[in-house]
Amino acid sequence: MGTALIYDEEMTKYKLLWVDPVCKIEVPERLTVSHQALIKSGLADRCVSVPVREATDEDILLVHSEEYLEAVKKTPYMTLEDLQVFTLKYGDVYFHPNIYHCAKLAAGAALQLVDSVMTGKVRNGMALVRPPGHHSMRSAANGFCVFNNVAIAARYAKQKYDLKRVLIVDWDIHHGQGVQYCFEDDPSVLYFSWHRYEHQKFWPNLRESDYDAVGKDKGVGFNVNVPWNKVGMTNSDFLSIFCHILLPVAYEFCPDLVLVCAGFDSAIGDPEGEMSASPDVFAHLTHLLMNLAGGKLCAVLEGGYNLTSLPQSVCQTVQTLLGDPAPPSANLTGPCRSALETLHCVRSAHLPYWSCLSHAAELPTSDVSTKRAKLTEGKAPQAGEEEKKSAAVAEWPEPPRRVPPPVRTAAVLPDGVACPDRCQRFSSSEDPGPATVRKLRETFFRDANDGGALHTLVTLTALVEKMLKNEVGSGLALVSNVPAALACAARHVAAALNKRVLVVCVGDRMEVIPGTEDGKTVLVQFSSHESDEQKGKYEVPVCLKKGCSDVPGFMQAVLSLLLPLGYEFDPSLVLLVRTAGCEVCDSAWQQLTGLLQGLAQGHTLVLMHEEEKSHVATTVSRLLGDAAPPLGPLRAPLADHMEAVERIRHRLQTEWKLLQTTTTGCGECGES
Ligand code: X5A
Ligand code: ZN
Repeated sequence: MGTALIYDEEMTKYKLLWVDPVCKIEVPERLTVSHQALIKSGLADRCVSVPVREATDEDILLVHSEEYLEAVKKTPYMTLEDLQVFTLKYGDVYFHPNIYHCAKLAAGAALQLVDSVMTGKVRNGMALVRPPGHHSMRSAANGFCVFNNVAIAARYAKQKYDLKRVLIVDWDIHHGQGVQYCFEDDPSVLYFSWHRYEHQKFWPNLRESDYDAVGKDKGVGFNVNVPWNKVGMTNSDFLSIFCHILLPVAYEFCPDLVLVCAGFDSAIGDPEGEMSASPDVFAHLTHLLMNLAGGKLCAVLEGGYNLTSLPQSVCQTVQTLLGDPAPPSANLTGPCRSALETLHCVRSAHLPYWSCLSHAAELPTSDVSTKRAKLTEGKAPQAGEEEKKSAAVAEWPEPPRRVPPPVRTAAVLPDGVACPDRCQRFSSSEDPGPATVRKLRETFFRDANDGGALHTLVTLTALVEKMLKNEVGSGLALVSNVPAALACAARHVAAALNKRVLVVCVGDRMEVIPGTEDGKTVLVQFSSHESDEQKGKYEVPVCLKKGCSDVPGFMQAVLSLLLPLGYEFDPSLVLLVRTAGCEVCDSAWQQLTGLLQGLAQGHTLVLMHEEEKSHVATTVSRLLGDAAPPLGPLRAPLADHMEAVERIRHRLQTEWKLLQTTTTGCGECGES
């Protein structure tokens, strides 16, 4: 199952024909440089090329009014002067004799993409289109957009494939108000948008772009706005919103299809966004969405006006869709104060509608009115107000090449257990030498004299080394002695290789030796074992009393605790351990395995007890990058579990800043 790429040169064949400083950034080169970068990097060749088509009147009328369509239809025959007059009816947009044709192709490209994904021709894909779509409204062009490509695609997908729920993720830096208006009373389409807002001072300056526009009537709760009130937002700010808002809500919603309004004006260097997120953050955003909807994801280009960061970001997105390992998540700090304020406001506004947010703190009403006041004052920032974050720097390093390892997934399996397709059975050919053998024996098998187990440890050590050299991507080992295998692998990474290792255990609690004293090992242990011990920053027991059978509670812990902590720790290897008595249901285990692939450049080594061999095939499939099956819409997590997760987040948020969700307790205003 491949990745579709939809592009047609025809969509470069319109441009601004008069002087307009607002519109001059929307140039044909946006598309050519993006496409060229995909070709030059070899990514285009790896995609399934799908032709565009023209959207029909019927398609366009799914979203737009007949009057508007008829008006746009006349533009190819207009004189330059008429076009200018027509343009003036709308905001921040321009017309050209060929734009109607291109707009039909842009919407048609989105529909071709939906068809390719929904019929199973490909797993996912991206459409490179002009004009963009998310600002256009039922009867109005706006913000460089003529037809609302993604909104049309959502209605089309629902109708043609009888989908119950569609998620639209709009990571463009502008608010897609056209998409919001289209679906604000519709609970079957969940619209998420983050956007530069600056307390309504940034275009399109709408009151309804704020966090309290949560949807209307039946659609209340299904419109999620994340307004950025400062420029200069970073990878940390973006990932924080994903972990603490979008992903929990999206998993609870459980879409049948994910559409992305993929604008890259949210990347560094963009003249519109003025944000500071590096192009490789889009690899992580994409990856985090790829385990929803069974992997059915359609990304459709929206904005992106820096002709260097745009193609880099497009390549990061497409390479991730193709299943290549994620880039490292280096240099994540916590979200900035302004992002935390936004995070808190959004969570509290949506608390009535999503049980994953039910423990978010209520927003003090006074706080809300302060935010309004800032706009009405409309003057210079008051003394004591935080400095505006510095705008995007002019230069940033080119994202390092993501080289897929020669062996994607390797498995250490006992004789008699078959190795799944596409996975390489791993056995160490090198002789470890008597010194290593003696050391392993002394450390792990002082009392026993089990040659077979010893051999397994030698093999595991070799596998770990190959993973860290990127000769092997991910791995799985079925072993008879899980604690010994874990200790051996963890110690080898942390002590011998001096690299960070994240250990994630699911199931019965076990003593992990060596411990976490070296600061190179973080241990997150999910079990039903009650523990009120205040462990340090590197040891995180997560007690889910009723076991991990509470899937919503387990997912809450994974999304809002494990992932942010893991991203901030930035390990070189993830050791994922499934111990005996593991109660987590198979599909939740698969989601966990899939999501963890975003860390450590996909270097996950799964350790399981020999008796768990029935889970080998599905686990290997996740390690190979196949999407996990959907969990179904999630009900409320058990209150006990929710509280446990919140307690741990609260305890650790001074140490792991990506766990923060409020400005209280972040050191500036005392404990909450
Ligand atoms: C699609 C998109 C931006 C319009 C900005 C107008 N439009 N000032 O990014
Ligand atoms: Zn934009």
